[in-house]
Amino acid sequence: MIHEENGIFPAVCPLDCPDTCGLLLHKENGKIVKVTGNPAHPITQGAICNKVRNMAERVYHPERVLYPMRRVGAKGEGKFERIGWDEAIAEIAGRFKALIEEHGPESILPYNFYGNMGILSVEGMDRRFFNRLGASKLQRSICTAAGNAGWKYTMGFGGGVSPEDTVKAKLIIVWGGNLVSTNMHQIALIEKARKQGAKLVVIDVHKNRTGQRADWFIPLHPGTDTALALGMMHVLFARGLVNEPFLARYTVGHEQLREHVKAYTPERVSAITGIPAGDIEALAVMYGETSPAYIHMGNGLQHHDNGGMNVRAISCLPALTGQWLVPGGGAYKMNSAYADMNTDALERPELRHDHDARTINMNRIGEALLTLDPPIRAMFVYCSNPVVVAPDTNKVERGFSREDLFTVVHDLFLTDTAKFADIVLPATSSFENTDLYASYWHHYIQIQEPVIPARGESKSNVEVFKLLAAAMGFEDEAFLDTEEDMIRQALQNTGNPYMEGVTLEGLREQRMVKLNMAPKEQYLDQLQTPSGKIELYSSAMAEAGLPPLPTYVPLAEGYDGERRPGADEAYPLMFVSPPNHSFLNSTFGNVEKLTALEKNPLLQIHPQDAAPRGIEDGDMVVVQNDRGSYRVKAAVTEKMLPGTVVSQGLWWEQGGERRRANALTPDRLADMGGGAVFFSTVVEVKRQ
Ligand SMILES: Nc1nc2c(c(=O)[nH]1)N[C@H]1C(S)=C(S)[C@@H](COP(=O)(O)OP(=O)(O)OC[C@H]3O[C@@H](n4cnc5c(=O)[nH]c(N)nc54)[C@H](O)[C@@H]3O)O[C@H]1N2
Ligand SMILES: Nc1nc2c(c(=O)[nH]1)N[C@H]1C(S)=C(S)[C@@H](COP(=O)(O)OP(=O)(O)OC[C@H]3O[C@@H](n4cnc5c(=O)[nH]c(N)nc54)[C@H](O)[C@@H]3O)O[C@H]1N2
Ligand code: SF4
Ligand SMILES: [Mo]
Repeated sequence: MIHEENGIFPAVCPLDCPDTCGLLLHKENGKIVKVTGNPAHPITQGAICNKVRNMAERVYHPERVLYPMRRVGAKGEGKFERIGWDEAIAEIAGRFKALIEEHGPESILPYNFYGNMGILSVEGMDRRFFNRLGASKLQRSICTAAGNAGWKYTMGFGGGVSPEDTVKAKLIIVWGGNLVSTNMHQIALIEKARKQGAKLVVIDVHKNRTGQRADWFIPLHPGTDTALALGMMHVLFARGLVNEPFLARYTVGHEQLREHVKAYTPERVSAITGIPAGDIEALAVMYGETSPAYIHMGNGLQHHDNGGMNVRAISCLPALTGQWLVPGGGAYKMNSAYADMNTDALERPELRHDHDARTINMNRIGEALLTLDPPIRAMFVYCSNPVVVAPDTNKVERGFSREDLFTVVHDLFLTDTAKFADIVLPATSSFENTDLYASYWHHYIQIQEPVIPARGESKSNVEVFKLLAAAMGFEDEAFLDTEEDMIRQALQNTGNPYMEGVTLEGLREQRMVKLNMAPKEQYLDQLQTPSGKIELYSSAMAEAGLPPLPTYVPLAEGYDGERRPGADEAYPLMFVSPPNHSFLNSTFGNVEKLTALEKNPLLQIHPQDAAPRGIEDGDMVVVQNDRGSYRVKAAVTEKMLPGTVVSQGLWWEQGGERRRANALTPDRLADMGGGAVFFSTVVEVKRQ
């Protein structure tokens, strides 16, 4: 493929998006001129989003970093000079060796996330390298950590309903997710279900694109979802809408839960959530009486102080009604566990000598850089843009500005983070690499093989970590493995029956191979909770110091309907900053066709909050709290309940102006999993 000048070649979308679409790359004269969907993919079926239709603009972007560079200006200024790879690798290895000698390997920290979801890129050679190095470990908790923990306490296994089954549902509740933007093929399946009579209910803190399509949109105050779930459980028990035989056979703790939810009357829950009591009652009855009923949880509701509990509480609902027994019924939070591979073979933990090396939570990177003792003295950042995406970004910037910190950034672009690097290394795009892709939603594994040669002097993550390993003098065989070796290792001895039958040969032949879903027949009999049942009462949570029954815990920073701010409160509004439609986190924030669609960051504000502040639609406003501030344009709208403002998108610095929502967000950790709490933030808004 790589050597053919013209033709249409299969590919995989590498982005951190549940759909993991099959793509077709159209080449003319050796260049990709068009990106379309691959109709052969059974789930994504040839449809792709507008972002990735514009992927060629990103691959051939004039600002792509094409050779290694060394910083010549101040940190953050963005001034660099070109250097050679030999020099770059020698300098990094030299600095790392000196640091290890003087301060030990834990003075070095990798920082990465899933800018490219390729397993070899972010869970392969990189992990081997940092294991062998003995670097500080990174807890990768910025995305789904809190919710995954909440789900696992209840259900054990990290998988739920299969996308294919959701078309059978008659009621679909999208809870804290904006699927029109973030999971478009689930929307396609929902639309099919609607044609067959299904109703779509969306529960969110603002009427997002998905809410605008709903048969019923239910707005609530941020961080109050647990209260709503408890109110629904109250009604389900009170009205006898629970499935008693299911509760008896498949759950533990239903008797305690039955007593516990008596206190969460619709009236009390209404006061907390802002949802009328009659609506809570009606929603619960609709949920109890409609079958199949499917709940699709998004990420929004778990980016809160109580985010783990929100998912925990909602995931109890299908157990009350026994919906797990009905095809198309049940719930989804993530499906990643179906595709679990042989991570030990990929990451080679045995290469690490010191298994007790410290772990640093990525959500606290600013704090870690500024306060840890012994300090982090070097960072290697790849597949992430922490200066924009991590919470409390002013603190993160102060950390990255430290003169004594040696920072390497491997990326395709000079991101806001890369501007702080001492050495920038050019990364290939995923279309230039071999890699393996799984989805955290559907059940197809896919392979990518290079369609175009590496642009400029760019190198893949696998190549970079091999070069660094050689320069460090690491002689372990693990660093000699090819991409093909690593794919075989990932697919062998997985201990995961769903992976049975997925092979490199099959992938090469078909490009996409479905997991073996036969074991799902025993889903309810093989739950990996301590009791082997759905844990409505969780003793593991009690042991972890968490309420063992679903319990509403108000946000540490924020207001519910019962605790509205008083007159003297400095920051009376809640600030929610979810991703936007045309970017993928901060990726595409420099692609003009897409920034043109998003125009500028907006702050959506309710007329009741805008009027007393003298704010009119289109005014420039300053959003601020003790952590920071930024300027945005106001959009006065009734899409939220009064008291909440919403700003979408993770924007790049432009014309020297930083328009970062994360200047305002806290770096506290959620109740579970060390998760991020982006949306548990209070602010004040002023007209400029
Ligand atoms: N177009 C596009 N697609 C993407 C991304 C992107 O940036 N752009 N990012 C990708 C990534 S990494 C992820 S993790 C997913 C995220 O995608 P989703 O799972 O859809 O989650 P979010 O977009 O973070 O938030 C969804 C909604 O949660 C709402 N929300 C906030 N707080 C609460 C609350 O307390 N309760 C409730 N009920 N709702 C609340 C927000 O208003 C928002 O509408 O999308 C992926 N896909
Ligand atoms: N306020 C607020 N903040 C948020 C969120 C939110 O909803 N609101 N969402 C959070 C969530 S859910 C997530 S997942 C994070 C995501 O945050 P990140 O994981 O940092 O995602 P991106 O901003 O897309 O940055 C990915 C970077 O990886 C680079 N990259 C791509 N492919 C490769 C490759 O092959 N090799 C190398 N070396 N680099 C590559 C890209 O060019 C890009 O600069 O953001 C979080 N931050
Ligand atoms: S970003 Fe998501 S929807 Fe768009 S092409 Fe990639 S996987 Fe598909
Ligand atoms: Mo994410």
